[in-house]
Amino acid sequence: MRAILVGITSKNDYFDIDYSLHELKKLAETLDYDIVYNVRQAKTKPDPATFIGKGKVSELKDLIDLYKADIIIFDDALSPAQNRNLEQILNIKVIDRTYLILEIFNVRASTKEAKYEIALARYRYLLPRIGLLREEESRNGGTSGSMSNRGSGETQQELDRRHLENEIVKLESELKNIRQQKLNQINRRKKNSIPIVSLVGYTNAGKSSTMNSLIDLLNVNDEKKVLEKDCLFATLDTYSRRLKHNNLNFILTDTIGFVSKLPTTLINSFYFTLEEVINSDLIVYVVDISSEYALKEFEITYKVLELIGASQIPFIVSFTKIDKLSNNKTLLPSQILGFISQNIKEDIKYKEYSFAFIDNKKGIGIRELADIIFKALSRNYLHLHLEVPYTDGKVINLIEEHAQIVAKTYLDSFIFYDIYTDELYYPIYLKYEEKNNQNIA
Ligand SMILES: Nc1nc2c(ncn2[C@@H]2O[C@H](COP(=O)(O)OP(=O)(O)OP(=O)(O)O)[C@@H](O)[C@H]2O)c(=O)[nH]1
Ligand SMILES: [Mg+2]
Repeated sequence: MRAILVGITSKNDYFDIDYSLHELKKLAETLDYDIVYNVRQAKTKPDPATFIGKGKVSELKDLIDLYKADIIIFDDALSPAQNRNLEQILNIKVIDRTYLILEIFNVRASTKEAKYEIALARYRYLLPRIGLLREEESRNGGTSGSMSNRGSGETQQELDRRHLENEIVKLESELKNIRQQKLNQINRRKKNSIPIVSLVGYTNAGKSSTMNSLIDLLNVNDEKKVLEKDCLFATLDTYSRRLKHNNLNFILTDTIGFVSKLPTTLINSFYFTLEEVINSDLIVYVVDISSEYALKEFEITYKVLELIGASQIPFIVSFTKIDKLSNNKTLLPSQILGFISQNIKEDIKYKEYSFAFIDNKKGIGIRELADIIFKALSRNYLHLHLEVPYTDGKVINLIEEHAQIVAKTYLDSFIFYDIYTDELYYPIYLKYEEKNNQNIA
């Protein structure tokens, strides 16, 4: 399929539109579209009827003939009316960034939750566009099975609408159950004092590869590896694995990647899979240091975390693909520090930021990354040696339920505990600390 991309920009914003169209091209190529031309228009406000201005529409019509295009892809979200008008005037399929991402997700979704999320997001997107859907189907010369049972007196559009509405209700309730299970799981981990560490970053940055490198190094229970692949949105769900470093157990979570201009429909629904991220004790920003747009990609990731309410969580930065690094990129860490000092709130600013530099192909820097993760977690998860008398049953229960027990010895008048605990409980444990060995971690 030959595609023409269309982006608009306010006048002084040419870098942004170039970046945005570059990203849109990568997204479109994921679905095997062949990009034959980019159309840019400087415009402060989109046209309510056709998004781009009248002149640009007729220019586009000529370009479609000239380049024998099969589809037009808009960089921004079109309203259903704009979408319809453009298709009528241009007599060609017109889609927007939201639809494109929905299609990619649709192809990639593999878990039950991801499939439900994507179906729900698509139905919500299609509902106000039912007319378009129908035109699309008649153009393709058929109707989809689930929508073809024509009832008496009802128009096909009404039937389609009702069908979508029913599906949406069903999916919403299925997802509610899945989410509740997930929340219970997160709460259980919290209760057991197992910290959660999430890998986040731009799509294709190397999150899943980093996860696998850490699984190789720190695996306790033969945890399964996750899928790593050279394409956008290889990972569409969250995957959690239990790892252990210096006797501290933690959950490592791999997540969906980010892109700029994420459609709000997707953030609202699909990105609920990021629940684990919101509940993390530590975030690891994974940044492909060899990417031409690495700083921009870091900023995009930060903005999404801000949107979902996770930008206050302590973080470290892990630079991947150092093996592909050319010399002129070594400025990146200091540029990122610059961004941090300008944007990130005082209360999570540390005196010192931790960076790791890794090569997942050769396994370089992975141990250092694990050490940095451990060090960051140690700020909130204290390593303590306690001597608790048998008479203090309540405290013993608390430890057994809420701490990670590294070692336990029954002695004459007390139980000796070697534990990791959330600092939350420290005031209670304080008076049991082993007399001559305080602050071991
Ligand atoms: N050369 C090199 N390639 C890497 C490195 N880390 C990851 N890759 C490659 O980068 C591509 C993407 O890696 P993934 O780990 O799947 O990336 P991701 O961030 O999980 O991507 P999404 O799930 O799509 O968001 C794969 O082809 C990896 O083999 C690295 O350190 N060096
Ligand atoms: Mg991945």
